[in-house]
Amino acid sequence: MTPMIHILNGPNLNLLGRRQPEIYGRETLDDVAAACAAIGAEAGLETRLLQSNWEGQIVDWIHEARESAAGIIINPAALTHTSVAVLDALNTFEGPVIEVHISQVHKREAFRHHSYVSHRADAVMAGFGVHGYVLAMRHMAHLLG
Ligand code: DHK
Repeated sequence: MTPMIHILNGPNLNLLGRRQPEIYGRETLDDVAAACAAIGAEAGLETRLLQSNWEGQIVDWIHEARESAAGIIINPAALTHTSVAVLDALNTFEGPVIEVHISQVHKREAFRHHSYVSHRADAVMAGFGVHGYVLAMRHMAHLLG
């Protein structure tokens, strides 16, 4: 069976491409899904990109990933800085976890400098724009290869 990578996205990322483009760029989540699927096709990985504005939905998808995913790429968005629940869910997942931030969070407000998710993530990308998802996919392929 082809290994599956879940690419999970938190609050407000449904507006990617239209929301503060000077920070997050003009590419959409559909563009990200297509770019990740293309890397997956090269690397022999299936991808499933999901987005929710609801913390509990992200937790449920992480639980689903326990059954169906070999790895998780996650941009928790604002939940990065607030959610012990997302961290606890990720701690139940046994495969590699890569945390992605489109913006360079350490150059921004102090409240964005701390990440609960980084306590679990095996790698962290920040400031690469949406290209960070592509780089995360390549690293995931390397980890699972
Ligand atoms: C996205 C968000 O929505 C913010 O809440 C985070 C992250 C940064 C990003 O850079 O992708 O602070």
